[in-house]
Amino acid sequence: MATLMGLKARQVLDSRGRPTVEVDAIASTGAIGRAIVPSGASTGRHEAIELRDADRPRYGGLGVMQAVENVTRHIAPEVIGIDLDDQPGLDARLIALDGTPNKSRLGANAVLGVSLAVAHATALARGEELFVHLNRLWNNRLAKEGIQPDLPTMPMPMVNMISGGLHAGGNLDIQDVLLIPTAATSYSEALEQIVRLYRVVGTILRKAGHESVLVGDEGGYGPRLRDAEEAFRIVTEAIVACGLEPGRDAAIAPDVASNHFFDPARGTYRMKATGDLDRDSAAMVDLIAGWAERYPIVSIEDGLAEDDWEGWSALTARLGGRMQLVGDDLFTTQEARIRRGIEQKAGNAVLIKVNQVGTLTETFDALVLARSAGFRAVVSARSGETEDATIADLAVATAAGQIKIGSVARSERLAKYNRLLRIEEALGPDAPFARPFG
Ligand code: 2PG
Ligand code: MG
Repeated sequence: MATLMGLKARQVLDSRGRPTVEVDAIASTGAIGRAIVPSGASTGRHEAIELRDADRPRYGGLGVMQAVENVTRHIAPEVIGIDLDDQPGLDARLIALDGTPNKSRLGANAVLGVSLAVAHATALARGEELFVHLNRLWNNRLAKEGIQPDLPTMPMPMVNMISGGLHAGGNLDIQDVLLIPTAATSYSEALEQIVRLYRVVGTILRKAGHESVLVGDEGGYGPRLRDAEEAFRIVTEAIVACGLEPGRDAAIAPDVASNHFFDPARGTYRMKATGDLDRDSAAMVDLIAGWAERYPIVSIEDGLAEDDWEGWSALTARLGGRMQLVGDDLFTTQEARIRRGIEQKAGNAVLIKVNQVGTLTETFDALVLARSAGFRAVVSARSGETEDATIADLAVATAAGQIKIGSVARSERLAKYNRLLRIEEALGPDAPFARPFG
């Protein structure tokens, strides 16, 4: 079998013009697999550490040359020669080499770049599409747990329409108002509907006097709105204007990202829309339950802050039976935190971001655990992205069911939507499509 012959790493730029790590993995067959690491803005405290060159002046201290050097100096000598088919063995080595619980020594950006680039090189060396190779790795993993194998399955997209929070200059307290085309019967149909809805949201905003409808980091519109409910109303209006029935054909899925307006000193949630009123966890749950009653909402992400476990349990007791409650900053794709969520009945779905944990194998760990507890999974991009489209293949390969990439604008987003179109074509006219809300 092919082995790993070499690793190259370099600093490239992401969609915000910030440096990030790119890794080339060279197989003994000559195939070169490449991966570029994404980067978040609204990061959770429990995420794996992204190494940045704070002590160097270039790129304002945001450079990743240390992480790049870690790939070539520290990781390469330890992993060159490994059997490319042994991704779990490679990842175990990377984890051991780093030796910290949060990848702070080598940097999750260095480690993830290698883990994903090797997966790409292996697929190329085998002459397979990445999703086919990842699906085999995933099914090997499921077999170990005694779980039936998955067919590669197209995910339901959850798409950003209106951006706020840290992604759009603080125009709106909540971070994203996303839309799910719940009744679509294929991925390509879902995408077509989404593009239509996105255009209509833009038209509604312009008619409402938001003359310059600029987009945020993920391509969602970034207008100055009064509050979250105004955004929900606009998106609902767009659903109706497209001849769809809100709640049946298309539904809303906000990412509240409440961490960034949670004040740890006071232990309260303070939203600008309400004049920084102090809301405790119970009041926040009431607010969210009110939204869920008034708008066609089927999923809510990070309604409460990353360490508000009690609040999360209360929110789940109140709404978990009728909607998806996704933990992003809460779980940070970490097995231990997901396990705690399962035990405390905090949330019922996991956001999966590869760079929150740092290797492909640990991403599988999070997905397997979610699966075995009946938690849903949403594979997600970061607000800082690149042309790398690995997560499209990952979502299909693991039959995760849902994917969150951002909006249908900006090429770092479209790279993934377009990759999914190609995968759908490769799977043929009967491509399985997940319809978790259908
Ligand atoms: C999120 C992500 C993607 P970021 O909060 O879910 O939208 O944002 O990458 O900034 O953490
Ligand atoms: Mg989030």
